[in-house]
Amino acid sequence: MPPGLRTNVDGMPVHNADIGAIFEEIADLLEIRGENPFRVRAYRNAARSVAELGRDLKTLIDEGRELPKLPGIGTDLAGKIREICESGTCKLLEQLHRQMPPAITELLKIPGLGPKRVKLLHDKLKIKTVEELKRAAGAGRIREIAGFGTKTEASILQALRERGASPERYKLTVAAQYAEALESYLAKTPGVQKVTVCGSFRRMRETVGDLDILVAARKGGAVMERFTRYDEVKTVLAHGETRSSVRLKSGLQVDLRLVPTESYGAALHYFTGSKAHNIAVRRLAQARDLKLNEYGVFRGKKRIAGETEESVFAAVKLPFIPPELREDRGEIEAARAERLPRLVEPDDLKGDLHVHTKATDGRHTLREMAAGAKAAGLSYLAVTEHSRRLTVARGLDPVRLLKQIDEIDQLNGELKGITVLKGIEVDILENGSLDLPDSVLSRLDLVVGAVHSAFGLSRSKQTARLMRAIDNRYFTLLAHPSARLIGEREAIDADMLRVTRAAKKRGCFLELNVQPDRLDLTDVNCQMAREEGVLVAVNSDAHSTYDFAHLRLGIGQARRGWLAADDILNTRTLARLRPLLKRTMG
Ligand code: DGT
Ligand code: CA
Ligand code: CA
Repeated sequence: MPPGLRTNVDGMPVHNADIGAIFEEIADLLEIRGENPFRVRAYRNAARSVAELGRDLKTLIDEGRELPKLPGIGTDLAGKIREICESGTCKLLEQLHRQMPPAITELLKIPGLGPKRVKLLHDKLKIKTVEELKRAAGAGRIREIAGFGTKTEASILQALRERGASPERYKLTVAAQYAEALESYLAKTPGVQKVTVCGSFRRMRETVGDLDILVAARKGGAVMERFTRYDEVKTVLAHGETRSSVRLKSGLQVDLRLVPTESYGAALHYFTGSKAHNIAVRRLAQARDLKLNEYGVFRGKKRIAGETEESVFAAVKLPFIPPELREDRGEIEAARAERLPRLVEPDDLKGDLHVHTKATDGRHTLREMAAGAKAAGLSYLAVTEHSRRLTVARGLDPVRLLKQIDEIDQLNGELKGITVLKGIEVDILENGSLDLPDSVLSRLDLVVGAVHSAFGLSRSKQTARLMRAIDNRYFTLLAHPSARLIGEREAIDADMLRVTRAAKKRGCFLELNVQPDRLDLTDVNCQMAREEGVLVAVNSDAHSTYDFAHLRLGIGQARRGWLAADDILNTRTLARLRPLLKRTMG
């Protein structure tokens, strides 16, 4: 179980992601009704800041504590959070449902259909569901609405056909909220000896398709009963003695498998996957005349291993391979050659090199962020505000940056057990130059460069842009290198191998940004950085003290990228870090 969010599950579980989903739905419905865009945006922003928050809000409320200061959440929305935690729903949403059927928000997910068009479809053709849309489009009735036409109708039909081709996936942080609650619920069931959430969740993939939970118990009946009666279950898809499947109200599917204790290790290995890894390991077994399945490793009819995962690996002459590596990306060969890295652990991190404060778009003051980092077990943090070009974030110009440098000097004189480094998250402009002059950058301990614009440049232009930025003598590390947002924005098109090699040559570093919707570098690019000998900085990009919590799940991505503690820049003590920040070449 990755360390993440804990939820109280004895009452009705309300996870942060559930609150986020309600706000998102309110935003959708308000938008379809054509309400004030500011009000719509307020709900959308709230949805985002709540859904992926690193502190469980229901627990805070149950404990009678104040709600934390959250981006975009004033007293009205705080009241709604309280209402949702206490009742599981929200009056405003119910009121909106009476005026608009809930299924109508599904229409917004179809490419090409925005709120205005959904409203038109509803008003003109009474379309409220995807099914009704399909029928109307098939019958050629959509083209008759002013502003739609035959071309739009055809593209709607096309989008409907493609729908379902790529089913929804859940971000790891969101999946963790449901997984951990369900895991502790099942662990409390009489007769249950062990519970593990397996599948892509245990491998800590950045997104999860469904949850695969494994239980060790003698008898399945009572366990399956309790599983299918879980408060959050919406539909029971299958209900058997050893396997059941449900869909939760959030839409997430959960598969439960039950095995006897003596098979637990083999089943763990099987259900953790990946499928490609399993197939490769099974091939090793076959080469030794062994049979490997979820019940054990067998020679003929005799079970020779299977109670622990270690015993399964040992039967095919492999050392234990950590779940995060099980993707058939060379882990089996490396394990055979005893070349597996000793993967980084959350506690290996000593500092954080990418943090914002209230001076720009953060929520907390410099002092609060320093205290938050210290509470998260870190001994240094770099304050790296946005630069002036990023006006939406009130980016710093040289005057404000120099003022912050003075504040940091003063604060460092007072702080104990934590040091604040001076940095900037400087915009990499379209031509690869940096948004602040060298004379200012030279005053800083480190310069974090980031792309926040011109995402669509051609591969050659984008690559040249990054190379020029890295070439700046004050450049230290490239933040969220692909600039993708999971499920929202594709990665920029750049030759990451060339960029990585340029970083190596110039003594620069690449970031693994652990914001739940970024997780950028990707796992394969972390692996590439390691192979090229470029250190990776695992950074929170914290905009509030709660964001330090993301470091623990984000470490999963580093582990998937084969990174050992030594491959990571900020596992160094401050004394060992400082010389690395000084560029060796001018
Ligand atoms: P997901 O749910 O799409 O994020 O990815 P997984 O890896 O959790 O995949 P899932 O839920 O379909 O199956 C869970 C595990 O079960 C998978 O990682 C490996 C194992 N598994 C599933 N189907 C097969 C199969 O056909 N052959 C083998 N060897 N293993 C399988
Ligand atoms: Ca799965
Ligand atoms: Ca599954």
